[in-house]
Amino acid sequence: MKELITLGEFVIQQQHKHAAATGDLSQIFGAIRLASKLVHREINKAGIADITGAAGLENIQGEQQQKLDVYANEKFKAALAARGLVCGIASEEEEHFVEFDHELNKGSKYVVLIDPVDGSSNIDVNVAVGTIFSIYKRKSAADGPVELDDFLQPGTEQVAAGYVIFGTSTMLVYTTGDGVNGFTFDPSIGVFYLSHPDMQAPESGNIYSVNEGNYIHFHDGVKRYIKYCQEYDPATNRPYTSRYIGSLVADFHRNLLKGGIYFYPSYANNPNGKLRLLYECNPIAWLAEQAGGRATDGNGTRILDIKPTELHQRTPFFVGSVSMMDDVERFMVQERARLERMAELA
Ligand code: AHM
Ligand code: MG
Repeated sequence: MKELITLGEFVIQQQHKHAAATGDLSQIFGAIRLASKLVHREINKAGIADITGAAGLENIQGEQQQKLDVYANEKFKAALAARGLVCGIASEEEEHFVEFDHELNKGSKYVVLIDPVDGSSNIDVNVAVGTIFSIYKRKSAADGPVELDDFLQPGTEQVAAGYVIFGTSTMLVYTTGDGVNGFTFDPSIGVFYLSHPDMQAPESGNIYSVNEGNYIHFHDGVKRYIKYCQEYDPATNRPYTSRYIGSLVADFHRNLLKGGIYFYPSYANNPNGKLRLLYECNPIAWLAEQAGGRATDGNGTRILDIKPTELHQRTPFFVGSVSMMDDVERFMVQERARLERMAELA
């Protein structure tokens, strides 16, 4: 008989494995779970309730904010502020971090970084979007105000990270450094059930996910890798198949289950690509590693080792099955070596 266990119960069980368990994480997860259910409800009535469409505001990156972004941002903030364990959040939708300075939040030990609705250009066309979150212990003294440096920690310092995918069903996938587990939401009773215990990224795969519209602007190493993906070689299962939703959570989730690679390299005038280190890359990178995959900037640097210098920092991002990551990095290294040789000859 398949065991029935809810997200709430699972988080508590996991905490009991650790001697120093305080119950803090289960309360923070309570907030994330609650806000996720509210977003699920809004997304599922998007077509009828006039919540889609731009809200008329631009976010800090100059992109049009969608109404659902605003809604989700407010709900996650409100739910996290109400638990008294979190002293502040940083959100992709806000220019500055937000301090929770109510009596309840005084002395709180954690900060949360969140992308409330990632892939938001997909909302209006009924395509999957996601919420991405990560939780850190603050570095500043618990009795003082939360500081920018509390949010600028490398991904190795995450104490929990995960995403909620609002797809054909809603799922929450998370890690606390002890593997990756996935929970599927049953909307009829409002409960997330453990549906994907101990998720493992296949060691290899045959899916590559990249916005090929940017192809001509990519580094030659990336271009060569894309051509490699397209070449015929039955021994290595090529040509691979190209799948790109334009919603990081959905693209990553599919590749995690089936085996694949996602990359958003630097292009044209964007030397750091598009994705945000703190809100998108760090949590996804940690999940990938915890599931047996890898994540780098494509230039040999592990994403989790990058020391952030600003909240909305971007980084080129390569994530996926280990053997595919090895391949793409080999192409990048070869290309760099070729350029160096050419520079020496010049
Ligand atoms: P967003 O946070 O503004 O939604 O942007 C992030 C999204 C990712 O989910 C997705 O992988 C990427 O942007 C798609 O970008 P593009 O349309 O340039 O391919
Ligand atoms: Mg985003």
